[in-house]
Amino acid sequence: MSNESLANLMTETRRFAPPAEVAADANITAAAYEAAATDRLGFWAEQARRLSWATPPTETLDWSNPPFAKWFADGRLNVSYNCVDRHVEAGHGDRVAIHFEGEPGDSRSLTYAELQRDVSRAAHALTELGVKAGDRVAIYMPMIPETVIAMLACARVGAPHSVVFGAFSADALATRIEDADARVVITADGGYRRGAPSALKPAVDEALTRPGAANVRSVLVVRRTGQDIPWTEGRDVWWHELTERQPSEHTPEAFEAEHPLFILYTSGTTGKPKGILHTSGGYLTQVSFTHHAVFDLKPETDVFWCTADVGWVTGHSYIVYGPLSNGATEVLYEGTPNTPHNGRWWEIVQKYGVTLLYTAPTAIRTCMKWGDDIPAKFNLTSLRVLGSVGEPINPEAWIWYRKHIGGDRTPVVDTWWQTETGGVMISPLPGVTEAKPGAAQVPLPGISATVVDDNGTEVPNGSGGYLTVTEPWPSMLRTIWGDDQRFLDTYWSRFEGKYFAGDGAKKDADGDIWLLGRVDDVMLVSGHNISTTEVESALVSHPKIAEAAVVGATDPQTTQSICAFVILRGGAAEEEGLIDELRAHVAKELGPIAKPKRILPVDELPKTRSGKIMRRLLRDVAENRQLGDVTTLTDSAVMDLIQAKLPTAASED
Ligand code: 6R9
Repeated sequence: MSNESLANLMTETRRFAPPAEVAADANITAAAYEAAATDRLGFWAEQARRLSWATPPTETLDWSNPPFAKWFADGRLNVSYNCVDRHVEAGHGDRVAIHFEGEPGDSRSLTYAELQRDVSRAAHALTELGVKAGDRVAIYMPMIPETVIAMLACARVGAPHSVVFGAFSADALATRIEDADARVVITADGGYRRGAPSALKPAVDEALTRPGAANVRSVLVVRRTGQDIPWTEGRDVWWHELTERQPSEHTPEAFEAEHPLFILYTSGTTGKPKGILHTSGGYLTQVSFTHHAVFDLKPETDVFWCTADVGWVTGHSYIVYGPLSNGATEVLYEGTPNTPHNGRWWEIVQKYGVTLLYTAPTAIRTCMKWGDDIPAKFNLTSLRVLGSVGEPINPEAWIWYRKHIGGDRTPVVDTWWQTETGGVMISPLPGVTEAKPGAAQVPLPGISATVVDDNGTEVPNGSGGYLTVTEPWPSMLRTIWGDDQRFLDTYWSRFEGKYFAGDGAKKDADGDIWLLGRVDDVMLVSGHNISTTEVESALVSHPKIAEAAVVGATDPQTTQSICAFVILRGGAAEEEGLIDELRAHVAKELGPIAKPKRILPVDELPKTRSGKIMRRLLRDVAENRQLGDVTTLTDSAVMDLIQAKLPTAASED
């Protein structure tokens, strides 16, 4: 067995200093780290003053009953007021809040004044439907402005929302409606995906036939596609009919800082989905601060675009609450990146002059696969900061992103966080940090995180282990909805007094943090714990490879052996000798211990609906097992294609 928690095999020596013009005018300087280190709670109390409070808090953190935190507990605020009304009151009513781009090419822009009117009407509409503070509302929508309006209307009346990703099945929706005991569902007839209208309402109807969903009394339906949908009189209500007749002014009520803001379900690896609960004041403080700090947002001039779906936490925190609390102008795009052509995203960047872009490694690697010539056709010079989230970004994908999207000018910020953490936790700052491609590097000011070994002891620089958060933070999850025990067991039992949510990481020679993937995916090879991320990054650093997924397969000699699935870059051919070349390349980059035993070129990899690689299924393939649960897979045909390729895959020593 291994005596190291996780091996550190990769060295990356490229460095990128912050551009002088970003550094000179940065929202946050190195002084913030010092201020937060000297007085962490004072630092967060200061950040809370970014918000408008009906009753400003005098308390910062109540940690008397860990791990159940209360932040700013005696303060009162309205989250929707902070995201909308206060910007209008400050004279910015004419500023665009949302540039909406529909997939078919329709577009409209919504100013803060218009957002205020629409959120106010929607809040009255919810009240007319009997929604009261504390009632849960399920939202099952495409990526359209009404989704954001619906979330803000819920926040305005104090009704926690539970947004369910629009491509989830009726079953998944029913389970989530039942767990949260939602009383109202907000949906649409459908939305546009991949060039065609895709229905949503029928899944709601089906979900509501389940006994667990019996308490739902109203379904509010936005008309987006105009397609024919089934209708239940007395239960179903058109959004436009109900909202149009409401007053356009609404007085927001202030709620306690710990009032629940939303529940968001994460699937977890086993068992029923976990309803992650976030509350109001601490959450909004951290998402507002991190959006300001990590993207260096200048609300008067920047155009921000987060490409995530609003159904994921990234959409909650960096489409809705972070940007809007900061009075930002942002883009909301309904569709897929390749509809009607592979350059659609870059066309949108050009059209709106996007300055700050936030996306996921999976999208970046897909663009690498499609080829450099596609972004090269568009004017991307407006961009000034690029962000990444969702998975470790391989150094080569980071470099590609900076070079082909950022014109070799822009800082790239690799932001590590989770549904559970609510907001960004570990990330470089664009005007401060000398960036290392592929590393999230440093906990943000006010965040305490480190890497520990099996015993919970901090590892020395140059070693790997488990990523833990060692002090409470404002946007931390408060519990798992209805299941405090599961909250304790899942996050707080592995290491005494520390939060742990499953990621492996290492500290490099400078003490900077590199994320190494989920610890469940770590491979044990001849006594070494090897991270999937490092082997994948080594493969992606080969000029012919765009994307790689690596798993450990049971092996009689070495406990596990490394099995890699790779996608070739645009233009690269699967030539004779490529597999041997790749194996030699990994051995050179990481050492012979990390050399994959098998490498299989594939066209697609299995991904969750939020774009994360599902290594579990590849492990089933590598071990010739029946596939496990495939319900969270975006496209189940992918697995058939991979299995069809298998017999030719072996490349034994
Ligand atoms: C925001 C989000 C959380 C998991 C997390 C980790 C992975 C996210 C990452 C990253 C390496 C990054 N992850 N950002 N890994 N570097 N910058 O993605 O939330 O969907 O809950 O996923 O995603 O494994 O634990 P969520």
